[in-house]
Amino acid sequence: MKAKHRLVLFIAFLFTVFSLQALTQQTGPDQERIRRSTDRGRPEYAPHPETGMEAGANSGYAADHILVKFNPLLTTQHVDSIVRAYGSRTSQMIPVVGLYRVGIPEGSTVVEMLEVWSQNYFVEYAKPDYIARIAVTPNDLFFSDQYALSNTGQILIPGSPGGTPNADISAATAWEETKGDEDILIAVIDTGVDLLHPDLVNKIASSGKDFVNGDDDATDDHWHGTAVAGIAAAESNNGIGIAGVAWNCMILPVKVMDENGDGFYADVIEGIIWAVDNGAHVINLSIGGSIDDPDLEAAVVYAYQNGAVVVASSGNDGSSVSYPAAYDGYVLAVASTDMDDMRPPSSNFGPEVDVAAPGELIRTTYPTWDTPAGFYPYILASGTSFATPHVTGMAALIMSIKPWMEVSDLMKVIRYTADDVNADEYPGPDDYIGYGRINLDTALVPIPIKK
Ligand SMILES: [Ca+2]
Ligand SMILES: [Ca+2]
Ligand SMILES: [Ca+2]
Ligand SMILES: [Ca+2]
Repeated sequence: MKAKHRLVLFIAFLFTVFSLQALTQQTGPDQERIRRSTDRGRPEYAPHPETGMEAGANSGYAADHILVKFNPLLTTQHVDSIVRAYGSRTSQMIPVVGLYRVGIPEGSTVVEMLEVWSQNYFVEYAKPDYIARIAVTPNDLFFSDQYALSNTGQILIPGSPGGTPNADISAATAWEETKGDEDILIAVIDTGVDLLHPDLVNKIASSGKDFVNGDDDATDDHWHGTAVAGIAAAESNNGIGIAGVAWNCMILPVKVMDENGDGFYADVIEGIIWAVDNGAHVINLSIGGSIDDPDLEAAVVYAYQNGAVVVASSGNDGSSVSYPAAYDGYVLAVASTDMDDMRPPSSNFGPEVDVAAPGELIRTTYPTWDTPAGFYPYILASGTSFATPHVTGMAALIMSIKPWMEVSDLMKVIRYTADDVNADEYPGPDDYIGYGRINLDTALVPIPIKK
């Protein structure tokens, strides 16, 4: 019998930390965000005074005015005369909170005016008028751990430093645009999925297909596929566990890897073809092998030609991109970044890498059957395997609102809207993170045309 190639699964047991039951429940991020007022025209943006970040994301503030809180004993007339003395104009007070919008005189900056106003005897405080975007904050218990979706610099492991705010895929604002369509099907071709997991049970389209054991029950007897599925499409805003990238899209579990995380190429090939034939719109392959196989390539070409987006992990051995991620024109090859938008050295590299996504210390679902009593069935997992389903979820969201889009165009949208987060060292597309770390907000939220 001809020897079959064994796939090496890049599951990266770099970190696998159980969620302690004692995890503190934090309030959701972005508490300060407010609805952007739409009746005042598009505001001018300025860099954030503390981070220096350009506005347009969630970080800027109005450049033409500041907000000033005066001593409440002052009358409106007093306020107006003080404001005029500074060469400014003021608009009416915002009731209840008693804030005034105070204009920035010609030739002055917000930072200068904040300094001047803060020193005024009659002023309690002066602050920038921050720009808010409509953002969706799901109520899932561990959403506060999900820096990949919304990075506020949160601390994941007590005693470890937090990450860099906004080193995330900007999911919260993108969700206002779409939370995904339940008709969009995500095939997770992996070790199977825990079909009974409380954060997945309502998101699983069917019990799937098991090519390892030859049955119609793709239950996960490892854990890797369950972790991957949760990142892409866990049930979201249900108060428990995590939020998935694609809230409403459904999961099609396909088991091709065994309980040790190994699988045959033939099963992977069959799994891809089965997923396409069973309606998968997006195919997640957080698996890879070092051997180039024309039939594996033919399987991803089949997916591509039948309108399914194939997303695959580049691998975690710090070397060249593994297969099938390396089938360049047909697959989105995904590298990993961390909570500071830095690529870990283990993330494989080469010209085939298309984009990166957060893959280090990702809070996600873990099989219930392997969770000890007194623990939540969630882990922190690391590696390109867990970067990949962020891109998969993104592809499903794009397909939800643009179902007519060609696969090749959808792949371009994902590439071209990425943030070139290593531009200081490697400007433009590079072998390490491709076009950059994906950005759902840029890809999904329409941008008005400036006059
Ligand atoms: Ca089975
Ligand atoms: Ca959830
Ligand atoms: Ca590629
Ligand atoms: Ca770059």
